Amino acid sequence: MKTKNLGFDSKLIHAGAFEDQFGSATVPIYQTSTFKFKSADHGAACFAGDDDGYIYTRINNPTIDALENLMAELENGYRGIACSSGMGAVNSIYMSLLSNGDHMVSTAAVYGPSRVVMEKHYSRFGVESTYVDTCNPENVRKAIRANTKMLYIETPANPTIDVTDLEEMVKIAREHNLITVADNTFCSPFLQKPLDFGFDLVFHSITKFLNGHADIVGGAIVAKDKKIYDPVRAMMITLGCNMDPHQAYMVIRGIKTLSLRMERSQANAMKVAEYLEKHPKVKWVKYPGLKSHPQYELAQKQMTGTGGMISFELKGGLNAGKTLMNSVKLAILAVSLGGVESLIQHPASMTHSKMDQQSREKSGITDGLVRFSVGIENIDDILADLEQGLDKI
Ligand code: LCS
Repeated sequence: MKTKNLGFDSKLIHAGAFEDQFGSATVPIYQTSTFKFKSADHGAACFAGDDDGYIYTRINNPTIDALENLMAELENGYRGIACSSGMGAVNSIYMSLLSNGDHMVSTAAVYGPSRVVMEKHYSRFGVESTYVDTCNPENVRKAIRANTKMLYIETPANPTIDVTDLEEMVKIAREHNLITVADNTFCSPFLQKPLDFGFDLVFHSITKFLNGHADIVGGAIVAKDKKIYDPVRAMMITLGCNMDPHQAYMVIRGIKTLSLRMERSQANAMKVAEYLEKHPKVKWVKYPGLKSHPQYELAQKQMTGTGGMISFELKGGLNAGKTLMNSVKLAILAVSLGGVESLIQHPASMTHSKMDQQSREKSGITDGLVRFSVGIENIDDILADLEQGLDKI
């Protein structure tokens, strides 16, 4: 079925799917590592790209293709590349597009490992990087050098929920001929489509809102055109960070309810944010739906909703954070985000506990910072859980 002209919610259900010989209503799982060629010549044609027959699951597979085509339609891009994880996507992008002597400018509050791998490992191969607060476009302009090749942003950022101006980033990148990359994990294409703003590449930790059920780890990249798609695809294949057919099936299944989940999650998040903002033990709340968010107007302009992710600062600092973590009963004390279940974490005592306080605070990780991924449970239960937890502080 042609799905290009369907609405977003219809695409979630039908895009990327293909008809098999049995009329299966869902995309079948092709759980095979390899595919039989019809002849030696057919094999040669497949390898040469003259025939689009399947070869080997690290290279291509019908179930994974279905997800890649679905992602390309959701992000309004040329083609998708499914990866074993979000970090597989990050590395496929860095490794294919940056070389010795190149420089990258990126968001300071980017997801930690995306920065660690660049500063600790790509630096060993001569790739330079500068991390700035991309909420202020002037910081980006100042960080650009003669050898800058890529502008890599994450918005809203993890875990600070800072919002970067997509339109401004593209404007700056065009002035300096930079490749633009957006990590769209916190939004999913339900809320934001960076390629529509002119970005070259968008990617996701598909583990999060897109899959939505906290039961797989995966990544997906969508490229604007063939020129940028080809090298990234080739790198994913040679790095071997391909998705598995069963994983792809799970994501295709989860994505069908993306809009319904996101609508409920953000409706709940708005109520949680409003509740927390009034709470005497909370210093501040960062949620793009609150007028107090520093980039509230920008979020209204470039996102079609405000999402399910909230950060807030407890007045009681480290101990208050630990107490809340040890007291919640409904929200699961866990990393990751974007699932149907509420997930809560306290970076200073958990994910960033090995960093010293000064470096932590420089990346926006204050002692009392709590990150809350608001699930789709009944709002009264979510609020009651927070209330009893905050009472213990
Ligand atoms: N980008 C963002 C914004 C993320 O939040 C994550 C994972 C990744 C990339 C990497 O994706 P992965 O390889 O895990 O699929 N974020 C996590 C988090 O906040 N807690 O645990 C993982």
